[in-house]
Amino acid sequence: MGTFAAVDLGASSGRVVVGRVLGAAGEQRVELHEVNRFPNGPVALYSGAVGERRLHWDVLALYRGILDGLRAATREAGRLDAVGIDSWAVDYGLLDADGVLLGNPVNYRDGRTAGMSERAFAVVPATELYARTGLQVQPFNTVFQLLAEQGGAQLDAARQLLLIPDLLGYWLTGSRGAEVTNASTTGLLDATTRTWTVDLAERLGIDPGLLPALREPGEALGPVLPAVREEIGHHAELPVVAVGSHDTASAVVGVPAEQPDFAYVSCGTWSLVGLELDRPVLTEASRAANFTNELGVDGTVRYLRNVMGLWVLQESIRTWSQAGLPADLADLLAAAAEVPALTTVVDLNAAAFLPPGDMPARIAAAATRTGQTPPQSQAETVRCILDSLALAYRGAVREATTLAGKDVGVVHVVGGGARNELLCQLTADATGLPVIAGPVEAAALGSVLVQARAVGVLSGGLAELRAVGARGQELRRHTPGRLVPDDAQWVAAERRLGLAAP
Ligand code: ADP
Ligand code: LRH
Repeated sequence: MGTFAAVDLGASSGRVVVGRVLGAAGEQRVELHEVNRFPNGPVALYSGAVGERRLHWDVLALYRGILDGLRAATREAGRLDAVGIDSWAVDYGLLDADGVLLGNPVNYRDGRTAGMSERAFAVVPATELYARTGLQVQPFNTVFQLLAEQGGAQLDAARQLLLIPDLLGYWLTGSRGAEVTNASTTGLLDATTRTWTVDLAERLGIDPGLLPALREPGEALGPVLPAVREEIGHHAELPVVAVGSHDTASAVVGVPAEQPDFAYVSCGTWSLVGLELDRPVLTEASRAANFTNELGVDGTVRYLRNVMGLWVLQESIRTWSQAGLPADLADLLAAAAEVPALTTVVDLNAAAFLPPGDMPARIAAAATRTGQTPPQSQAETVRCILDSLALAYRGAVREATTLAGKDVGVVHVVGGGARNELLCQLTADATGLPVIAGPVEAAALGSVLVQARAVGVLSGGLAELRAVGARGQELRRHTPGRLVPDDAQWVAAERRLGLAAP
């Protein structure tokens, strides 16, 4: 009925996935097939200041990966009905007056934003910023990155800012804009009106002229440029459609929820834990808990907390591999399953875990600081990460439901982490709720669903799209209470970290 290409760029890898919408009306389902996957990650580059390096993304390698993927998709499908792009949030490229990219985008884990939130709050109080934007405070919010760039040659020369998926879409189509779900992570978008906070930008000394016109998911960017079509071997016209271009927004569309009372963990490099709401929660309690109101597809709000996620495990594996230690994920997870639960837990949301580096050493230091015995082996370190993630999910789900006044009956775990059975079971135990694990490629699925609706292959609201999405997927159910049945153990673990049990 329709064939689509979803470009999904995660912080660890990018992929191009072909999505086919199959079946008769009322029985439609989506079949996904990955046609290209390419690595992604921080690249440290000398910055021009002696002794200083900056973390960047290799944006042209990503663009090449996309073209290779679209070529493979075209070869496989013959003809595509549309393309959609999503990526991680907050990061951007700056264009000069000719529309040329001024520099390689900086990676959000770069340390140049230290002290920038405080600088912003001295001009616009944190309470006022939250009341308007509803955005969590993270050092890497676009607004803080821009403050760090002030006075620099590149920002001086810049005439427009394009977030990563918008930049890549611009290179495919020549059309510029800012898709709203990702724009909601900048700190410069009003969470209620879904428009730029031009006045706040001005007060912060940020030129609002940098911010392109907004578009909602489902709107067309335009056709792929003829020269690009030639490069990928696609002979017919090929529209690029704005999807939830923030990867988490697309992943939430891909959650196979049957009822509205669900929580989700979008579980990849980050774990994004929260709820889908109709309107933002802009209360002082919500701000104090650092919950974010990022925008979703169809006027929704993604009310969630960022948990540091499987990044900590990925970096541990990288550290071990560089030291010549065993580093196979499946073996490490099997060994971790043999370690007693909740022996050591750490607060993974501590700032120390944000930059790349030696996570096992940072975990050991965090354990010592909280009066616990540091993990003694690789298996114990992995178990500590998984137990600590589940503990953080428990806190986030409980706080989200309290702060938003919405009860949930199920937790959906989507993304690469849905493959981690131990983590999914621990999540069920920690939250006391059934967990439905899958799909792994939820962001690609969400992108395909929104594209298919935009070109008229599907219709309806999010519930109808989710019903189509769920039909084709392999899902696994975890009942709570199998590994850590006693809730008191979770409460005790929270107390060890000084976290109030919500
Ligand atoms: P991102 O979109 O942020 O790049 P993904 O959604 O691809 O991330 O998730 C990557 C994570 O998924 C990895 O860090 C890894 O922990 C987990 N993962 C991937 N494959 C498996 C697997 N076979 N078993 C367990 N975990 C897995
Ligand atoms: C996940 C993600 C998350 C953001 C972070 C920067 O990939 O988009 O939602 O907070 O990257």
